[in-house]
Amino acid sequence: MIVVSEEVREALDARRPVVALESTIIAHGLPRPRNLQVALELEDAVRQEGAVPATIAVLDGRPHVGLDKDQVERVANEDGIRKLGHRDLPLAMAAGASGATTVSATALLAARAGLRVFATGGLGGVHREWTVTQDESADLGLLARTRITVVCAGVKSILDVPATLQRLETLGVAVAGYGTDRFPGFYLSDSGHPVDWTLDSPEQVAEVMRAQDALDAPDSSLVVANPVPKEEQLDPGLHARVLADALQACEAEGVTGQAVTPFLLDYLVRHTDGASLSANLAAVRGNVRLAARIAAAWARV
Ligand code: PSU
Ligand code: MN
Repeated sequence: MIVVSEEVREALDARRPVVALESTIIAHGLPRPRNLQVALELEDAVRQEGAVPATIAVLDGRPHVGLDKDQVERVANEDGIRKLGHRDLPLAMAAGASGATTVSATALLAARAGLRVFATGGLGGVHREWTVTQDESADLGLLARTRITVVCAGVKSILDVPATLQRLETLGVAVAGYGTDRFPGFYLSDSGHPVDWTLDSPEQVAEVMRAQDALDAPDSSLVVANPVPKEEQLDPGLHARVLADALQACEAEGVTGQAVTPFLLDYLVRHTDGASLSANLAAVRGNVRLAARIAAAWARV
């Protein structure tokens, strides 16, 4: 059912490091034409660290793990590319539809294909106003029952960060800061909230993964929260101002459901003169490089 590219298949068979990459960030999280450039740049960054990138998406009803350049281009530029959470996968497959995969769908497909390390920008989470909308990303529930290591820069500040951390705790998802005891705030190096565990090297992360397997507890993820370097973060003052406006605009325009995250991300890019985009890219780049090093350490275990 899942089409695994030849390069990814060979690497997996030889136990060489492979890093899964999500595609929603490309299709729906970044503006064109920059998105295609970024997608290819991220794959390059994985290769530079000696690992094989496996960008994941659904094309014409078939889930792909590892895309060639033309396929990445379709994800970036094709109109009508849907956003697919894990619940959408069977629907898209049966309909022959094409779509970009969110963290939940990417993690599911990656784990099914035998990958263990996944890099993204930020996880989905609990939205503000949850008591009214009940909007909590399906990412959290899926990560709670999938054994994969996700390198992210925390969750977007557009979300309710402490509520998201609480849900991760309730769901039993392991969370560690990478080189920090603070939970990163995606555009910001520090969300203002602590984490209970700190890991300082790819080898330490791989040790945790080994312990997960040794324990053989029900499958769940390990979230490695890797902060954007402080020099590259978004100015916290600007961040606070524009975020407040963005949340207001979202409500005023009645945006709901799957459209909320892309709407807010786009608003931030347009109203920070691209500064949020630079911070976003710096965060993702750092995550991809770290994920490649973790995958290498894992391949050596
Ligand atoms: N983080 C980003 N850009 C994104 C997203 C997260 O930097 O585009 C996407 C991810 O794919 C994540 C999804 O899984 O948003 C969550 O969407 P929702 O809130 O609809 O579950
Ligand atoms: Mn949602």
